[in-house]
Amino acid sequence: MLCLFRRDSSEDEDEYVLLAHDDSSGRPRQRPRKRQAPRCLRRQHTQIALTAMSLFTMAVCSWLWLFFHGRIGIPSPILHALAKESRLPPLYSRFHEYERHLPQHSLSHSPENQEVRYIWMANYMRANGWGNVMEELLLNSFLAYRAGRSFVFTNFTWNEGVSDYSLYNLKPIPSRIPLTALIRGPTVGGEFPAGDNAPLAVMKDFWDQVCPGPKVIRDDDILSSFGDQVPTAETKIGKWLEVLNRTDDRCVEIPRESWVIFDIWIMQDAKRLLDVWPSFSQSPILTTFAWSALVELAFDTNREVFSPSMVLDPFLSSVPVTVPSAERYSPIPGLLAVHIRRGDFVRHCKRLTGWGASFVGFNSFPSMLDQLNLPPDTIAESRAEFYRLRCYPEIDEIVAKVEEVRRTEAGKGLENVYIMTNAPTEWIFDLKASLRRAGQWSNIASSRDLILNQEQEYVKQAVDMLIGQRAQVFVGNGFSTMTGQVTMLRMANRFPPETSRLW
Ligand SMILES: Nc1nc2c(ncn2[C@@H]2O[C@H](COP(=O)(O)OP(=O)(O)OP(=O)(O)O)[C@@H](O)[C@H]2O)c(=O)[nH]1
Ligand SMILES: *[C@@H]1O[C@H](CO)[C@@H](O)[C@H](O)[C@H]1NC(C)=O
Ligand SMILES: *[C@@H]1O[C@H](CO)[C@@H](O)[C@H](O)[C@H]1NC(C)=O
Repeated sequence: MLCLFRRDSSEDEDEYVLLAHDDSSGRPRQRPRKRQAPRCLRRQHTQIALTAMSLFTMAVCSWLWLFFHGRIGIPSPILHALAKESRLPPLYSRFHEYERHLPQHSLSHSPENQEVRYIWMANYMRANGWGNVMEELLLNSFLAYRAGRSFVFTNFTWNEGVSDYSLYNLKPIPSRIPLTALIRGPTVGGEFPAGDNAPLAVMKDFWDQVCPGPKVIRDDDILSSFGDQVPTAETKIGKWLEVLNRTDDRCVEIPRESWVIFDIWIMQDAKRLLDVWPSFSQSPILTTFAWSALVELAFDTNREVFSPSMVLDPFLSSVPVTVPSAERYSPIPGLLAVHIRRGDFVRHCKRLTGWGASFVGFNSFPSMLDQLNLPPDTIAESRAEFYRLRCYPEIDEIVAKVEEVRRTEAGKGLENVYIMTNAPTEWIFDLKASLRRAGQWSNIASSRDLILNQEQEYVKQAVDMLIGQRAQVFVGNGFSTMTGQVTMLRMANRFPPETSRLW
């Protein structure tokens, strides 16, 4: 349209001539002259056209980016088509209902209820994988616990303010999943151990009812009070406790736009994260942490798939939820779980060299055997290879590490392999074949072999984490927070550090 307009509006001949190189002579060659608009007008038109075009391109590109990264809800025509074919994911409404009916949500005006104080961290992480989200969630809930405030929990949120479904890798996923579909325990409203009078966590909808006009505190102010000092997880908690202790308000909100309390700089740096470990690991947040009944049921029903013939081991589903985490999630003898991160890690792993990245905090316990010690004088090329080997190991390298681990004391008696991965099935097939060629294994299974129901399908990363958490030996990816959470749970439950390895 703009082009037509431009041609039609022109009358004038002009001295502006487009020049191009003549291939044969190398000299500038004149293009045939065109009838064009007066110069000033033409410039304006060109500018408008260019601006419009770039705006349009930007809009289309952003939309496509958002679309392919699953940040936009599914447009309704596609929704209808998917619904017709019954290809929409479940919405976990029974978990939402369960949360609504937690006893602490009955607004009985009992005197104790009136005294409960709350903290709602509206700046919680969205649009991230479960590994990152879970890490922040548990630390936030730990801070609330230390402050003696009821933790306000909400959904595992991929997208909000859009339809119930989003697209991820061109497949529909639920935009939000109630946290109780993933975990149980005090973080999501479960009881604290007997004798601990900490107030029970409540859901966001309840907070909305009881806490209109809360006191707002931003992490930015806590952060600035550190001055030049580099804050750690524990020192940040300390400052927050000071501030909260001076706050009489029943309701405290950390607003959405606030800086994050446990930010990526803390999460990625063991020196800044792990000073919280002595108290965090002993707190009910971890000692009574449990996976949801849905996740545990997937573990139970797939037991013969990943670790055949554990005949005497009781099903998790039959163990009361009051049984402490360490006892509930005891080691599975003979099982080796390996986490092989693919997908977006193709790109992510290449960026690590440039960043000079270290293993994430929960993969850098000093007692672990595989530390990231890049010799300081490493040349650029070997540096890239150093990172690739640990972040994106190929099949022969994986097999070599597995065989090495098997020869260690901790690896005695390993006979089944479980491959936790988001890799394509064909690749897993090749990996399985190579593992079999290199060693005698009774059984090799992967994430793709699990048999899952509709609800389990969208929380299956948690099922994998539970398997990894209980394996006799676990080998993970030091740069993955998902591995980090598995390592964290193993360490909390006192698995020997030499049983948690990294590529
Ligand atoms: N089932 C399963 N899914 C995986 C596995 N590894 C990665 N994924 C999926 O890929 C997602 C990665 O999402 P990200 O947003 O990158 O982050 P994350 O879960 O925090 O973990 P990392 O990226 O590893 O730090 C996970 O949440 C899983 O959904 C795996 O071993 N098993
Ligand atoms: C959580 O998700 C459920 C189901 O999608 C929704 O009804 C509810 O409003 C969400 N809660 C919040 C606080 O966004
Ligand atoms: C602050 O700490 C003191 C001493 O530990 C305690 O007695 C007091 O109740 C606390 N105040 C609040 C508001 O938490």
